[in-house]
Amino acid sequence: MLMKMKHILLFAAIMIAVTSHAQKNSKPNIIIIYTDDLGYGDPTCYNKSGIPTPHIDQLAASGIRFTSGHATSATCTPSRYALLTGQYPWKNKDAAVLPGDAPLIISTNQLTLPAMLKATGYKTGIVGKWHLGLGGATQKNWNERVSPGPNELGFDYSFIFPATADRVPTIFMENGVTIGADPNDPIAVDYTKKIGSEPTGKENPELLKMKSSANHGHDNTIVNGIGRIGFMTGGKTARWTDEEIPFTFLDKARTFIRENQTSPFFLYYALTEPHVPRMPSTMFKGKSGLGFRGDAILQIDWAVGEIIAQLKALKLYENTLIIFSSDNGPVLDDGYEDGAVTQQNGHLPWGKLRGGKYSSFEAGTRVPTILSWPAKVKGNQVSDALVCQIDLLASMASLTGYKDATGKISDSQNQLNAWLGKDNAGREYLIKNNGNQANVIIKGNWKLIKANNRQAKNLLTNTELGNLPADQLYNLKTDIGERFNLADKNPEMVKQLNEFLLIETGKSGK
Ligand code: NG6
Ligand code: CA
Repeated sequence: MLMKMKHILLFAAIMIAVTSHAQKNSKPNIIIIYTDDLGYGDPTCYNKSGIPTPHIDQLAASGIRFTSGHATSATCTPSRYALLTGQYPWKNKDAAVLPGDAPLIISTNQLTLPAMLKATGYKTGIVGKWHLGLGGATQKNWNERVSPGPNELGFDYSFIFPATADRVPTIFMENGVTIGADPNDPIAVDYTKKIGSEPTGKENPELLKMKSSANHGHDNTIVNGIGRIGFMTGGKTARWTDEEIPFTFLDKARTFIRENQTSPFFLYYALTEPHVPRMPSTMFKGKSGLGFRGDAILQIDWAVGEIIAQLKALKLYENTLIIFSSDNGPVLDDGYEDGAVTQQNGHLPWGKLRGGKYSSFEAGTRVPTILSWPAKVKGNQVSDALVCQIDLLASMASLTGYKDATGKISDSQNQLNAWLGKDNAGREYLIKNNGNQANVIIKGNWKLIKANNRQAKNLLTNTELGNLPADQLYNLKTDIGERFNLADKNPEMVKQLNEFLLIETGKSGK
């Protein structure tokens, strides 16, 4: 009997040793689930009266929910630029919302998150929205392979759409090649003038299944009953159906995970929801009671759940580090009459924050930010550390043992301890931008928005932009909603932050 016990104990000890050895030596898989325009107050784990998001909440429960997680910018292209390059987007004058035919704005000489991870042994893939330009400066031929693009920046595999869901070309590209392209029906795109004879939202509004909002300009070529920004001809067999996009992206993401399950992999899963045009699949249409925007968020949550389920089925969940976040804050009317405004029904996508997408107020850039890595990070944590997506490059470099011999990790800070919940401070300061101007600094509890003469409100989207002709100072600890401008009461802090911002931006040659 005693002998038997001894054997069991010995066996158990060996098993523990083997497992911990395996875990120690195997790098985690890394998945970034990046949503498009999801607000700080959208998921339930951030806002009790938010939209039901059980799977996103489950991620938070299995890891850390950050209350001060930031994108660098209040729009897509600059935030994605910072996420992938670790560089402040205001240093690159092209890092602003791009048209669908823009050239690639990341240089193939720049270090990128996927290139760094690839160098440390990861298989790297992107599935979803790109919006960082494709190809060189000359006119692209969408009917041939377009490069450089994600594959030239460190992604082994790419399945993307080029820009935004509301911009042409409305096509998918796999490793640079348009899916379903037909040589007899070549694709052409123009952002300056109408090309071809296809109906546009402006000329044939009766053909639209969802009306464009007045004056937003989503009234060029109609694809799938929806007016887009920009003109497109050809490629009839290559065009997407909006309702199917989530299934297509999920399928590609799952295939990438399945095919790379034996090596550490990095997947950048860049969902298009809840960006306009919100055209949820039948499964979710009308389900939220908050219009298509709410339905699109249910759709995100479903996709997150599908990924979690797959990881669990493949026994990869424990050792997969998942980061869930958004590229910028929320907006209701961003171009279409989709019920977001008329069926808001009291839901506050920005939660307690002020502003929204496009704004220098917090709702523009403070976004849901969750990290889950069950093997190493205990669940149900809430962290107030100041973290920013720009730091994922240096932090993941530290995690995976990448040695930066090139000195190319510049603005990205190694904040791994904050990301893993070991330190509750995070960054000492963070500079954010609006347009090409680095006009916001957060340092400790303080936030400065620099004086500027731009419009105070985006009248199309009804968003307070945070612009004033005088400097604004807020104490984010006591006034997260940025209601009390303390600039007059605390001129010394305004001066200090201005000087600090000047030094920091001067350092980088701006
Ligand atoms: C804006 C579009 C908006 C959206 C945004 C990009 C107008 C009036 N509005 O210019 O609909 O497409 O660009 O959003 O054109 S982002 O999340 O990709 O930055
Ligand atoms: Ca966005």
